[in-house]
Amino acid sequence: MRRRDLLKLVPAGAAVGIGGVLAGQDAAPVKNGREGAASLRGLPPLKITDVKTILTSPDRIRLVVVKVLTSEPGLYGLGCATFTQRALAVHTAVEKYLKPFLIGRNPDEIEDIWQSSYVSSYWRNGPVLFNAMSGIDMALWDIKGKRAGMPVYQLLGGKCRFAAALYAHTSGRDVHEVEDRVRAAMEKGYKHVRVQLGIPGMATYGARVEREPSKDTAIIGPTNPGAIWEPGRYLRDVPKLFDHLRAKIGDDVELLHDVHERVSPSEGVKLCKDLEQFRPFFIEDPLPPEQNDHFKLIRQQCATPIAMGELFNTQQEYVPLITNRLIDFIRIHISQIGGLSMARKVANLAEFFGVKTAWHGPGDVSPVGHAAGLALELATHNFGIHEGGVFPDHTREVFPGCPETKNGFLYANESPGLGIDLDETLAAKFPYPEGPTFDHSWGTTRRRDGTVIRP
Ligand code: GCO
Ligand code: MG
Repeated sequence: MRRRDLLKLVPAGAAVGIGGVLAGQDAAPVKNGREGAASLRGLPPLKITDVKTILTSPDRIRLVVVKVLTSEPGLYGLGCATFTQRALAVHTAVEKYLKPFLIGRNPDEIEDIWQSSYVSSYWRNGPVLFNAMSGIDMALWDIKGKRAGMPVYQLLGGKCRFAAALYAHTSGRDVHEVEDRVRAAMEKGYKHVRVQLGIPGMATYGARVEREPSKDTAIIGPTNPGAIWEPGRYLRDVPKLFDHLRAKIGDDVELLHDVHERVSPSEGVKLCKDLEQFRPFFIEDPLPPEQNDHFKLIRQQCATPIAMGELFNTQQEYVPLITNRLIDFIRIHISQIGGLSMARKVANLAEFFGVKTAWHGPGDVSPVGHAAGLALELATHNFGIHEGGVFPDHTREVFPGCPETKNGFLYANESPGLGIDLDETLAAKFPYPEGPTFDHSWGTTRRRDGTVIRP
């Protein structure tokens, strides 16, 4: 309906009010429509006045959190920008590039800020730039929720469930140790448990291996390999682990496993086939993202549910896997694709293709990132499972308002916005650990002959 026609329908005294609605503000005279667009009806116009990047490591994991401050005294938002292996690069991307681009902008314009930040570097994508954008993006959702007086899950459509089911992490040196830990997790109320098995003498992902500290001071490289991993025994032992757990514990628990992209495509296919009979909840990253085209081979050969995605960055990587129905759970690290705005689109796309969400949620997603993921999970019909969500003591103190874990579920705390805060004074007491500015455990695991392997 055109504005002139609308005016005919209302009494003369109300006409100014309708003009205000059309222009997006109360009772102010409309000149060219642009003035009104600058503010939300009933809420004062806002500006971004400052952007801060907080680097903190309360429980030894390097976290990156972005704080967006506004022209309303005391109103700010927080976002997770954690790319723990390259934290200082994200810090630079926020401070030197996004901050000057965004100061003065209207924080209500979340989608436009995302889209314009995305092209502001001309060359785009990548974990550094997307994590930096995520810090801003989540913070803007936090601000909008605080302005509306609502938790972010309300802005996303409201609750589809009271809380998000969690999966617990377990590992052990042998099948018996894993069994004990699965039972302990079940006693705490978990119905979903990830199981990882150590292989003697091998640096297997997800399982602690006790090794003699090396006295060798030579630089690790192909001619002097340090941590060794070979796929053979791993591929034989993981089905034995599942067999053992089903035999001893039964069916009343969902079992998950992370291959962590370590095996070759045909080994990945074989492992998924071997595990099918034990009804896993999902098998994660059976292939590296570079081998995305091999997922159709897994699909053709078994019905094992597949989870994939923590390393994905651009839509070219994940859209085909979703739309070709080649995976069951999309496991993106939300800050790695630019934050909540993009994750919401991925979740909605996935719904149409029968794919559920299982966002990446280890300790190198900050509690702010977990709160953002949880907001989306509460409001998304096609939610699958939430990883982790157990915050160690120092982390809880630095981030008051962490989501609460009870009986294997993660609960939002119901405060407006993301519902979580950051105690900056306390955060400063946990500076990044001394030593190398990145984690040397990546890029150093090798085959026996010295060949470096995927993580
Ligand atoms: C998981 C992951 C993590 C990653 C880690 C990398 O599924 O939880 O694979 O443990 O290895 O986040 O920094
Ligand atoms: Mg993983």
